[in-house]
Amino acid sequence: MTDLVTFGESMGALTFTESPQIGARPRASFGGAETNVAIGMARLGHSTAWVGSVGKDLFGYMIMRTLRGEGVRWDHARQITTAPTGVLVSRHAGLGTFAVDYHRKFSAGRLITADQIRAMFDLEPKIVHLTGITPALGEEARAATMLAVELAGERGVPVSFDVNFRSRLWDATDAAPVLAQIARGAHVVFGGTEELELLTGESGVAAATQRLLDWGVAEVVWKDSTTARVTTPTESVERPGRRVTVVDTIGAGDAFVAGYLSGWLEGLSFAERLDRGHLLGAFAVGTIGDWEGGPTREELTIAEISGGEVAR
Ligand code: KDG
Repeated sequence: MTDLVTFGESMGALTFTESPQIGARPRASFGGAETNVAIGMARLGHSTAWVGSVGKDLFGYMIMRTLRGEGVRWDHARQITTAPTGVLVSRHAGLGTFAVDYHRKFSAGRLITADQIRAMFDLEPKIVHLTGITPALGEEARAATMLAVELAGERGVPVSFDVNFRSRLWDATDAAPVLAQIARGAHVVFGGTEELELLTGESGVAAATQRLLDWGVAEVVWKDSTTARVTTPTESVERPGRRVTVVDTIGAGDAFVAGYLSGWLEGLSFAERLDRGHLLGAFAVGTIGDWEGGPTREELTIAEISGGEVAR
């Protein structure tokens, strides 16, 4: 069995820490909400796999090599020659603020296929994790997402759904019914206030959460920058986040999800899952890059015990 299988788009990332100009040196890496979660959990010792497509190009090789190096299985991912790996260019303006340009309209990432989705169930996932970014990438990716939810339902595999609404990729009117359909098939839904309101059509977190529970979602995880709350049909638990110096907020939500799901797989209580989510989020915001700051199991243990210093 595989603890977590996820699919989506992974993109090359070029990050400037100064205004781009001739001679400015960006930092090269890659990002993608789903690979961020897969790496975050793999570092904690969970078996994870990512399914998707990248180009046969320099960023594609970087992503493939890194995922393998991080121990994320790649069985049903592919490198294709018909489209390039997407690229995300960002400029950090300090204190966690940034500007982002996507170059992904014709990317390999949106060409994930139904066959890849069917094959990913061969890995016998304990959890299938997906985000609301994938269905926004185009027809093929949307169909693949819906197929994943359907097959997970048929096989009794719990679906973890991080709403991740991206207004640059589609507008709210198009997104709402698609995100709602995914949520109806999910065991756990992660989202902020506006995201939960968008997909349920309700006003306010309480009403949106109740609507999701009515749809059969077992765990609704609402979060903002300072706190997170999980609500089930029988209980509601809230835990505050950690106070840390913010360097780069990108990837924090994914790190939170990785921590929460890791805790779920280990049978932790809701409060402990939220705490682990916050802790991984704190590691993520303290470092530049989407996933690079994620702790190993040893670092996590030290941080959980001491709440403090971690040798790297
Ligand atoms: O959560 C981080 C992601 O937003 C980032 O890696 C890029 O996947 C991305 C997206 O599509 O916005």
